Amino acid sequence: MASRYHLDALNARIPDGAANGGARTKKVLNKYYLAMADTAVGGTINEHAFWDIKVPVGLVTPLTLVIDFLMLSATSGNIVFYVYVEAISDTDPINLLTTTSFATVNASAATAVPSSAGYPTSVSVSLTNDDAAVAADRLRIWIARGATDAGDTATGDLYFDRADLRDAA
Ligand SMILES: [Ca+2]
Ligand SMILES: [Ca+2]
Repeated sequence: MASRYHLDALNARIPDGAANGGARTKKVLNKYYLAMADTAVGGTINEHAFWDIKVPVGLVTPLTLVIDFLMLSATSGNIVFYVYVEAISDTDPINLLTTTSFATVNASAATAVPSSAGYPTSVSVSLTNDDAAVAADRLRIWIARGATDAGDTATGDLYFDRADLRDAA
């Protein structure tokens, strides 16, 4: 398993404004996190961010995403991440100005939060639904807290720290 790309809070692309579900940037002790609430915005949009990259040369699927996170205040309960992948090649007939084409969601297991607020932990998400990504594709990875998922029971904000995109090489 090789690390292929580092998804950081500072190289995220964040949807414009809370109404669009944009994760909120939080600076704590001179470090940035992406805050994701435990309820969906307007009951519908889970707070999220995405990363838009080129598929690294030599990539070998299946992909795995290991997400580092911590909780602002929760000391019990579980969280769920939703990860969506979109792969687009030069010949795909898609208007990038008007259309998205993400594959079906990859949900993490309901994962227990650390027993103390602010403590680090991580969760591994298998990206089974990878939109048939191949080297040199444009690749978008959309990460949301599965705020409305029945398994997401922890309260308060989740702070996304970083994620490591790994492949099978
Ligand atoms: Ca929730
Ligand atoms: Ca595609």
